[in-house]
Amino acid sequence: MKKSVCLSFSLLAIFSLIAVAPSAFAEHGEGGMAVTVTNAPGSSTPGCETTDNCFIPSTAVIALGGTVTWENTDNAAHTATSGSATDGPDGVWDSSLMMVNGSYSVTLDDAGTYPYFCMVHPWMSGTIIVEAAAVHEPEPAAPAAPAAPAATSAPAIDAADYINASGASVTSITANADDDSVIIVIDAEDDGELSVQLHSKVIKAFDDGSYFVLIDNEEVEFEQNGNKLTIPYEAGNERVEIVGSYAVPEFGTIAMIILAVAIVSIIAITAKTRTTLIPKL
Ligand SMILES: [Cu+2]
Repeated sequence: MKKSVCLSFSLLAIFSLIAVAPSAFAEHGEGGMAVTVTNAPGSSTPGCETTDNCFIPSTAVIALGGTVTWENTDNAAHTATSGSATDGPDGVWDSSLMMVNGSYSVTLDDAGTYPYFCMVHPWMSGTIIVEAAAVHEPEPAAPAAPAAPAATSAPAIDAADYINASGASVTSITANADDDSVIIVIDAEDDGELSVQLHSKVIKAFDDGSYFVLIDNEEVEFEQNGNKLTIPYEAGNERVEIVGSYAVPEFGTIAMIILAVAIVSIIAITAKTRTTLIPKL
């Protein structure tokens, strides 16, 4: 039964991940809000254009509203002027002459692809790409994670199905996995003897085959014959706890369903074969 509880939590965890994932993995553009472009050393002499390395990087990407800064790390003056050598400046920006170690920045608020060049050295060209704003459509509502089966608070395994208790008015029989015990609540008007037939499906004895028994939290003497215990009680006693080495945890919802299916199957098979299972009285 522990497995079904684990399964429940695993499913819950998976559903939680699915619910959280869309926001966690929301796409962000690869362009940052700032990028720096440098002038390649020696770019004042033709040659850098053959490998498209006059501006480094020759293509820079920024997010919408981001800023591009050119830093002249070369030993000659350059410009960074939007447009192209063949068509001339297009007027979006013009650094004008940047001396050695000079710099120029421009902030671009419109998405698009901007070619630029150096007016002094027309072979020098580069591209700035301004990404469109990341489209943040409202996330479709994640399917509501199914309510976690109330596994731990489900009614106890119907230990009464496996354990017979007689000799007293029994109110309930429950398995308590936390204490590896079975708790039998009795309504004792008079002294008497509770006869209990334990089932290994619900509770297992200690290694030496023994159990111990508490009545209203006090250990009591009892007789044991295999899995059959005879426990004397006194009027007014309520809670008989039989402690072993292991008790099944309470059934979770899944197990309850499986059990229900099993019971229905048994009923169906019984009806079909007309097997008489009525005990002779
Ligand atoms: Cu130049």
